Amino acid sequence: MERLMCLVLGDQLSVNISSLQAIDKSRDIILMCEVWNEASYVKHHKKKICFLFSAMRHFAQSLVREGWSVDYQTLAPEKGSSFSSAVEQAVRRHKVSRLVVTMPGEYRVWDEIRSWKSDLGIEVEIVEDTRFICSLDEFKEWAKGRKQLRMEYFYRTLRKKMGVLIENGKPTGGKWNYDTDNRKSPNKNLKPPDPLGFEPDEITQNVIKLVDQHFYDHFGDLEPFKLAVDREQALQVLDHFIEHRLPLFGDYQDAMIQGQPWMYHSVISFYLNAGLLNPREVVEQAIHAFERGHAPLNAVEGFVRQVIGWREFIRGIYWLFMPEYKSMNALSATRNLPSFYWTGDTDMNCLKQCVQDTRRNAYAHHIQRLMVLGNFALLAGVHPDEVNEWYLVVYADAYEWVELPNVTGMVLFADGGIVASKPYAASGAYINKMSDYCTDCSYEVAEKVGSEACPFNYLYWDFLMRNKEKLASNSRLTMIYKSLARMTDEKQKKIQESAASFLQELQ
Ligand code: FAD
Ligand code: DLZ
Ligand code: SF4
Repeated sequence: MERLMCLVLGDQLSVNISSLQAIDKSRDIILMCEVWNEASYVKHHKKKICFLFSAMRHFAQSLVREGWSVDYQTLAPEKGSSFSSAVEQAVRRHKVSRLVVTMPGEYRVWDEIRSWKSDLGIEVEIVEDTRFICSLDEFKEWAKGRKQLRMEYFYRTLRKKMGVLIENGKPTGGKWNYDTDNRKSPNKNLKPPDPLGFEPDEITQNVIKLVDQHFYDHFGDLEPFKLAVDREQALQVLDHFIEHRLPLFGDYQDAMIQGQPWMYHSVISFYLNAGLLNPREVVEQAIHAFERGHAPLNAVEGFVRQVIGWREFIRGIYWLFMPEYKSMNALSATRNLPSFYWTGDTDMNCLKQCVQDTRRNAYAHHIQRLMVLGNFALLAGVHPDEVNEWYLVVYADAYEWVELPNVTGMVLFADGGIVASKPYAASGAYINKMSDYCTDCSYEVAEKVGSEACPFNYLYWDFLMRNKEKLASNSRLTMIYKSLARMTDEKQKKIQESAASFLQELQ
């Protein structure tokens, strides 16, 4: 039979990836390529590029060790390159006319790959990405005929299908969701251990030099670089989380402490999304920790919900609504992204801390992304394109399939309620309850209006007033709009004035 080429993308670093199952080790060739366009079409965080290139190089090496023929193209910035040009050259080099690839995570790349049959004259077989628990067809089937797509119901379906935390057909412990136990405020006695880190080996050191040389003007700190770059290390990170942070994951899931960027989160999204870890094994380990009495139900259920609930739901939404999803702007937001998202140069301590964590680590945990950085962009009315680009650039776990629905849907409500039943808008009181940021802030969280007041306070009400026509009919916002109606005209005017003057200065 004719020789095949298998393209393995940078976020498909699993030996069990479906494309590798479709080819023959003794005959076929694997192509992996560091691609200039891919690394520079947005200016990804330096750590993100470093992580991915190092993980790709380690993965290629492990494939060669296992007897595969691998054509690995290292970055050639002077030539420039795209997936298309790299494949075109490789097709000529290896004289192949058929290519197999696992379904890419992003619509943009899928579109490019689909053009190769006509543009490059090769047969292309795109096989399903079986790393996800819910296939795209299954998600479409689940979504069919539903008035609303809610993660909670999707999650229950998946739990039943997998038999995860299910006893005699019922949820373990009697409830599907233990979120009410998972909102503890932080306290100063909490000392969450850092995630496991690794000293860069020779491969990573070379990549660090490469990134330093070619991507020096990208956002973020390249060093210290401690991320796992192969499967063995990623498994150690997972084990370490299960042993040391999972037990308190639930209790402090929404808490934020200055100087504690990881809290009790798993910090495995880099590895899950790149293929170094598989969601099924991650869930199995968490369940095992519950069964051996190491971690309580609220922690394990909360964690499992993130992995098989949110992660799979978000991916399903992406593919169900793309490409239209990318241009949604239901609240007609127009503002430019404030420059402090890049510099951290703001007097609002919560935002400063979250930007600084992001710059250092290419990571911020969910509540920082949602309730601080995202909340501000929502309240200030920043255009979805600007917010999406920022999130895609700055986090090492960011790929459009997961970043876009989180930003356009969960944070900005720009999809008009496909992902979230109401906007996640909050005033300073929420941030003060869930963090210690306000104690070190130049603004006063208890003040509602005026130059000393916490901007989140007046921006929150101003947002509700600005979007009244679009939001007041949302049943989940009835109480809030009733409170607004009870506010005197004078108070409303003061809020609007404070917001206008703050936003004017921001520009
Ligand atoms: P944990 O809190 O320990 O959760 C465990 C795992 O659950 C994560 O590793 C992740 O795989 C999954 N998960 C949890 N929440 C979500 C979610 N909302 N969507 C999808 N998966 C979820 N996650 C990404 O992987 N890539 C992104 O680009 C991304 N962008 C985001 C942007 C915004 C505005 C928001 C609000 C969330 C975003 N998330 C993204 C989701 C979530 O914040 C990260 O997955 C999480 O912070 C990663 O850290 P962790 O591994 O410590 O997660
Ligand atoms: C994110 C990324 C970057 C920065 N660079 C590469 C690369 O050079 N080569 C590659 O194969 N993949 C890269 N990736 C990951 C791709 O963007 C990802 O595979 C697609 O977006 C599909 O999800
Ligand atoms: Fe953020 Fe307001 Fe608290 Fe300052 S006072 S840290 S701006 S929530």
